[in-house]
Amino acid sequence: NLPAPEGRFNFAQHLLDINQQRAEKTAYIDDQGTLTYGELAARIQRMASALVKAGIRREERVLLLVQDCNDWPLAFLGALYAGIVPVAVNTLLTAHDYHYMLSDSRATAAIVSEALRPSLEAALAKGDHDLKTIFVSRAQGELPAGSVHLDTAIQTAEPMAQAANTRADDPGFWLYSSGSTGNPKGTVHTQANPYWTAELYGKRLLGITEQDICFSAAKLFFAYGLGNALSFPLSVGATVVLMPERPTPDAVFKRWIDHQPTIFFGAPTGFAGMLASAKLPKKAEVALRLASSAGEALPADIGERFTQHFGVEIIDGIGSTEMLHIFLSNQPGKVRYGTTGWPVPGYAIELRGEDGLPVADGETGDLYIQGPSAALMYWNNRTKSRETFQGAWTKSGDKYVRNADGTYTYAGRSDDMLKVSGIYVSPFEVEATLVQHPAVLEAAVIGKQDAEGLTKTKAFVVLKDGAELTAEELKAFVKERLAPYKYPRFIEFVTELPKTATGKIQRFKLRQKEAE
Ligand code: 3SK
Repeated sequence: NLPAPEGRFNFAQHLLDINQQRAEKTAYIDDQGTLTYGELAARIQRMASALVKAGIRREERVLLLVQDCNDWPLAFLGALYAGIVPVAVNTLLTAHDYHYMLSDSRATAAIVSEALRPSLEAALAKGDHDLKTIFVSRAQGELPAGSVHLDTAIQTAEPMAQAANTRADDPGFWLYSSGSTGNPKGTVHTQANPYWTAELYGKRLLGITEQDICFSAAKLFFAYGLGNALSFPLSVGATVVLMPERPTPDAVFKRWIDHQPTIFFGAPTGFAGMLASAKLPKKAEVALRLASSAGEALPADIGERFTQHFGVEIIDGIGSTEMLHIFLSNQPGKVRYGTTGWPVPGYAIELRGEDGLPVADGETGDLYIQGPSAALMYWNNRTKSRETFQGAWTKSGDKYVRNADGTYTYAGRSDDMLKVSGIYVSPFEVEATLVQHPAVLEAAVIGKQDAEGLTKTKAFVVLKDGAELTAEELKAFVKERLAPYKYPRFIEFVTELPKTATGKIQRFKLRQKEAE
């Protein structure tokens, strides 16, 4: 019974309308200052003009490679306002990844943090892709030809008075989703999809209000972070704290103390690290009223210890890049630790067996979701689009069991993907990098549960005859070639890998061995 945005709808304009009366209120706080709702609105309208002035046309893509800071939301929403499609990408990737994303998306411009400009330039140097303009966020001094200071571009552009005449179902923005094999997939979301996640999960389920100060450990380029630190808070006029660095316990505690957020959005590995830290703040030092967790299943013990310490529930849920945010979740005041709770009202969930039919309670099935925030497709990839977006249903790739009380318990992935600290890692990509080392003959990567019940990557490596190599040398080799978070945390050198008669590596045997 929610009013569905139909026909003409522009998500950026929608947020400006909601917050028109809050011009003086702080929307964003980062390490360099604050941005009021009034300033945010003005910069969104100028950003939109700056993009048009640079020759970017409606529906063209713009790569958004920016660390979390106040420029991120204005760049993202400025593009949406102009009907230009921001492609928000992971800031932790390599030039090789950005080269792929530039040519896959055919982005005609980029908005990049000064610290990430070298990676973008290295991607462009690989050839075959030109950008009309590169807008550089937070740069000092002169920039090379073709690059402009984002701030100057915004200040010198006239505000665009009217948002582009976009429709609810128009492509609004993309996020890249990784798979166990192949390249990341450009996941195309509509202008209306963030509206739905904000209404169904942000407002109704979490109950975020104008009084809240939101702080997300997950960055804005993740679908999880985009809801937590943009769509949800801006849909109610709340305040957001942004942080550019890695969410280490110390970095998070500093923001808890300095800015007193009321809602914290994290992932299980982060909560475990904080609870283990000697610097964990006392309950009286923080203003938290609620915490949300996603990325991987939250072990019950972590939730219980957090609640015991802070008197605050962790609302554990699962979402996906394809559904844009959380569709299955515990609820404030109704938490069953060790489970992912119930379907978020507005979404339907089905667990299906190998025959495609619904499974009974207590049996494991593949998770399918139906809801209004599903992506339109994967760009330029009909096969994978058809596998995932099946009519009204979206296949998540996760396995679940429904319990008698209607809660759902996580039962693993349907493919080989691993989720480490809430981020997908393909074992095949790590193996392919390990075998590039001249001393490595072959390698197999699996997920290994640590003492907290959280998944870490473990590589089994066979060295070439007579070769010598340490685990630390091999980890350093991988870190140089892949996004650093993908390196295997554990390496075991073995003399052979278990294989089928046809030579396929039997990862399940390695998993069994680890579990013993
Ligand atoms: O990892 C999750 O559970 C998640 C949650 C919200 C949005 C996106 C994702 C992948």
